[in-house]
Amino acid sequence: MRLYHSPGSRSTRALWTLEEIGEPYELTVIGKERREAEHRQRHPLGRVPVLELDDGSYLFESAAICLQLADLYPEAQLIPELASTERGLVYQWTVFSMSELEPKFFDLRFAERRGKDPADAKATFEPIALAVQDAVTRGGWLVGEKFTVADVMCASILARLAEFDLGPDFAELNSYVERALARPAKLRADAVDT
Ligand SMILES: N[C@@H](CCC(=O)N[C@@H](CS)C(=O)NCC(=O)O)C(=O)O
Repeated sequence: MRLYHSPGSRSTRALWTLEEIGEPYELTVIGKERREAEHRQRHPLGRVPVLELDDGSYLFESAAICLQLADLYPEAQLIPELASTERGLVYQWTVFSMSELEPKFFDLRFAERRGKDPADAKATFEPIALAVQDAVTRGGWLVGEKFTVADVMCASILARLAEFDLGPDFAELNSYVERALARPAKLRADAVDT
């Protein structure tokens, strides 16, 4: 198994999932050469992350990679049983992370660069943030008391949340992100995320 990775990018999510699993993997750090023909054979848009599986096949899209890794290594318990209600919730929050959370949080993070009014970006982000907060308030993690790949996705996206003063109404959300980022597997991922 090999992860094509760029430091501090969305491929950190895959790195974190690999560290949660604890099986050996190879890392290929890739920079601007992402755009070149060789890497485009792995990812048609020349992006990271790309996971090369042991059968030589390639997988792209961070959420797909994290879900597939969780399925390949069930002993890591990053995803509940197939067809269970909890499994459905992992799909729900993983898709939510990409379709709702990431675009709106990145609009807030990069408001100026994207020519958006920070106050508008904040107002659009808040209901999405509250939805995550409401879910984690019940059991500590998005799908109850067990940490799953959905938490890897959402907490990775929200890693810079503390830089934004959302006020006391979001204290639980901040503490969820802090708790996730303090996991030993995340700290190991950070140590190799260079
Ligand atoms: N939706 C994709 C987005 C992948 C993506 O945009 N990756 C960025 C790094 S964060 C990239 O490789 N950018 C390089 C480029 O577009 O040249 C995913 O989550 O994997």
